Amino acid sequence: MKGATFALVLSLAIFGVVYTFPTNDKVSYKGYKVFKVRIENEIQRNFMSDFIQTNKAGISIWHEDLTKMDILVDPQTQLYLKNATLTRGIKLDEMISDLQSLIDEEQAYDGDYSDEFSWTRYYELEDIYKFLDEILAKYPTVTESFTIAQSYEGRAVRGIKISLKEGNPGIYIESNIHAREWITSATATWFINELLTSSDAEVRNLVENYDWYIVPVLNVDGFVHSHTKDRLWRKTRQPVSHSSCIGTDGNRNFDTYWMVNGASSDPCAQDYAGPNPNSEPEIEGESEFLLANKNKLNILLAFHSYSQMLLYPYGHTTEEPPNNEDLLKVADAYAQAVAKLPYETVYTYGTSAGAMYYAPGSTLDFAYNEADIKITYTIEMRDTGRHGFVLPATHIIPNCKETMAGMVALVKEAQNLGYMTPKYL
Ligand code: 0X9
Ligand code: ZN
Repeated sequence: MKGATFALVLSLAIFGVVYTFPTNDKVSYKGYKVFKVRIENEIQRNFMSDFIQTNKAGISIWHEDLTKMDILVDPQTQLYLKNATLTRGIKLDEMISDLQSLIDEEQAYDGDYSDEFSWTRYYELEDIYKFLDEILAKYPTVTESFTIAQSYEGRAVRGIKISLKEGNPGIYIESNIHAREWITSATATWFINELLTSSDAEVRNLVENYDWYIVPVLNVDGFVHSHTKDRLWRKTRQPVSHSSCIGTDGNRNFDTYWMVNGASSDPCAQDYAGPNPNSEPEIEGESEFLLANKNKLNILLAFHSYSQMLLYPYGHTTEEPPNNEDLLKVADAYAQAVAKLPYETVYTYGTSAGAMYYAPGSTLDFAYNEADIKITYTIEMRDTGRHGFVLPATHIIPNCKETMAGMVALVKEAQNLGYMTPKYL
């Protein structure tokens, strides 16, 4: 098992001047800050959108909803932003004062480096795959390995099926379609382990009466890149012809209402939808898997971070889906179960386009519209912006426990509402 990667820095003091030579070529976020911008009306929203567009080289949006925006700002743009917002009465809260320090702390793992996979640190892809292999070897009669795609860079996009008996309704979990959202694969691996080892009656019910299909890292190339080069990488890693920018937002690349609104046609944008639907092999592979198994799948959950929200269809229109009321009830059951834990974490919920923003061509909508999976959510995990994507490893276990409590309640409510009978029988 590999240890955490340390950014080694050689410092030479010569005549009182410190020269710093980084010995790796990782992107540095030294001096970058994250601000939460409060949006009180449409005038402020339009001003901020224009300001971000004009300064897109120095600002990137981390999160946006009806009342706020979290933005990452490089050192050169910070003063300009402060002045511009001050004169317009727009309120800014500094959430992260130096992003690089947070990244360094996250990766400076100081626990033991035993071979045991744990949930006290974040792991690289090869460690996650080694964990999967160990689980498969330990529980050969109830687990099965599957591969849904070969990534652009040639890596296997792997999943694990857990099934204790024939004919169970199926639940599919996609995780880490966005590379930088590391808490999602940490939670997915914990969930796999918990299903197989827990003696808790609620968890036993989940594993005995439902089949699980779990893909801990969908965007394998992006995930490797986020570990080795750029902690904040989101997209895939396939180059785009006629552009120097790399990668597509997997969560805009599905063949369902692709590019109808919201997503970007600019290859340099974080929400670039790709040159055409399914341009990314990881997305095409997952789409084929979902269609091939649609008769077995009753629930699909896409793990994301951050903002503590459950989002359900649609992403391409603010219209409510036909079973809106049921989706609302199931989301509410999840949120209430999480709120009961001692952490008192608050989850909110709503339709994707209504509660957050337009996001067409996502996993969620593909599952709902094309694979006839009527209980489907994007689960945006911890936190609400204090650390954002760079969530300290001490949050992993609490986040996992919340996810399990939420999941138990979600499945129970879906069952009560009649969604968990085997399909098309
Ligand atoms: O923008 C996204 O893809 C998701 N948020 S994130 O910060 N994790 O990138 C939200 C997508 C929710 N909407 C749909 N799935 N339609
Ligand atoms: Zn995401």
